[in-house]
Amino acid sequence: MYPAYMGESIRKVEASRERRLEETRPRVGDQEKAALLTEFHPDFIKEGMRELLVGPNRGEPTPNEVAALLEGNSRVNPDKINLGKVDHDVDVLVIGCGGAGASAALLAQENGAKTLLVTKLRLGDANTVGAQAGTQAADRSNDSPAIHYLDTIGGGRFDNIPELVEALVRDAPSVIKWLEELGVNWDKNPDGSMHELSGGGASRLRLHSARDYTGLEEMRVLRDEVHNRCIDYLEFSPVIELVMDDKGQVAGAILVNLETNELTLVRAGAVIMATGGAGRLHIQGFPTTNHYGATADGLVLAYRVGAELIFMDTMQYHPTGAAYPVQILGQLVTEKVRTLGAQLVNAEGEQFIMSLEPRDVVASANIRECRHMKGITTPTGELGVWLDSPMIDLLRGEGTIARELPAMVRQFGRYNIDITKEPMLVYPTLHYQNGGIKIDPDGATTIPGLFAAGECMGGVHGRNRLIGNSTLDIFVFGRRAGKAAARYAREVKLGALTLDHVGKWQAELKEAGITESRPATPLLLPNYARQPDDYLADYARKTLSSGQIKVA
Ligand code: MEZ
Repeated sequence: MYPAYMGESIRKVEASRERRLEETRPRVGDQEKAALLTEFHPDFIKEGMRELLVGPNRGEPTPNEVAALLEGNSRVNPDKINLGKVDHDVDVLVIGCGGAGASAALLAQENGAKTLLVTKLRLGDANTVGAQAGTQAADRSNDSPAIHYLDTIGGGRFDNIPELVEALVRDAPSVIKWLEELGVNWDKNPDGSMHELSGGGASRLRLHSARDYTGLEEMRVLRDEVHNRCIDYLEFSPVIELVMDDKGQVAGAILVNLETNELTLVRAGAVIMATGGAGRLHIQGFPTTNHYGATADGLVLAYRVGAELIFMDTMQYHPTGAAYPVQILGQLVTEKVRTLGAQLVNAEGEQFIMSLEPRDVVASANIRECRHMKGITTPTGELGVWLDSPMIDLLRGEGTIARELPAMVRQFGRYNIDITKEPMLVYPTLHYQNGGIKIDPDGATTIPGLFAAGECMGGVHGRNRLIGNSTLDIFVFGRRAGKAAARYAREVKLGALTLDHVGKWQAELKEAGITESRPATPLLLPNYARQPDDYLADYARKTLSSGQIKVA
């Protein structure tokens, strides 16, 4: 239920509905887009970034919160690790078990590799399960991978790595079939054809969905398949350091058992990093859609062995995170709500942006409205604009919201907000890490023996990912990395295991003049108990108090 003081604005939204049914907002032109992004998108807030002081990307701008972790210290003391006692000897080690990790493990095993899957939390605890709207694949007669390619590059501000986009769009139709064969229940039309919708920045209907819990359905099936094929896995066992060999190849990892604190040494012919994103770093103080494990662990581990990163200066702020009620602050309000016809309107009931522009544009427009005093302030001081969901039933017929958005209806219904009749209050929320570990189309990083897939890698989405392209890339590059890693592991000759890179890293920190104590990384879990000496909490506090975020 909304507080009474919001009633006047809600009535303005209702009163403008009939007019807005006929109204189409023009697309934002190139110049207007550039101005909007520069002025309002968080990526362009200079104080939010700093140059990295060490490592292969030294000198490149990176969000403060990520930079602090990338320049962290190891959690292990190499002198205290017995590299002679190997606990697991495998061909392929997969780190992380969301959509990318599970796909990689399945394909590695299918290609003959003895495979071990390790994960910080439980199988499937990943951003994959939070993805709602769908997965893009050009499989209709008026569409093609080439059109999907152009949409993706346009959305990414023309910075995407072309070979990665080509791999993404070419593999997409077969990924949809693969998932269906494994058991995903895609939404279908009465004639059995795929029920496909469009999304921001997409010029065709190509989103394949399972209502508004698509990622959950995809992960359900993959998790079952990992069990069915008896792939070995360890839960609550995050990797805290990669292990190299004396030839400079990645050759395994050290894990910690979160329950017992015991360390485990895995030797592996190849390692696939699939640890997901960084939303739980709450960059620039934003709330997030991400699961609790999204703390940039894969970036940190890969960077410390010298893997190059790409586009670390760009994050995705999903335009519609819940702004009210506070209990669900920052949680995803799926883009499918806009796909189905909901419009974004300000406190005066004015539609201020075409709702299906790419996400960076829509997020910037939402921030602009709030900064220009055209948003609504909540009782806890959050700001938001209206996402007018009742438009959907007016445009597509009564019952559409209940049928297409059951998870959304339930999420808001718990707080007595009926989204079939009342709008939702939304504000951008930290959703996705556009950049990450640099890979080639087979998932190989710049370090031999190390592969990466899923949100921890970067390049395919350029500087702004389109809807449904991450629930695609996790499968495309998970599968590719799994296959390539199995092939690599068959041929590689590992040398003696070593942790020399940790010592070299510490020397580099010292040489760069970083003498203050560094956080032990990877972070593993976000720290919500703000402690006075907490490095990250300090950053968050500083950013919040600088007033960059809540500009009323
Ligand atoms: O691709 C995504 O991020 C996605 C499907 C999110 C959503 O709005 O549902």
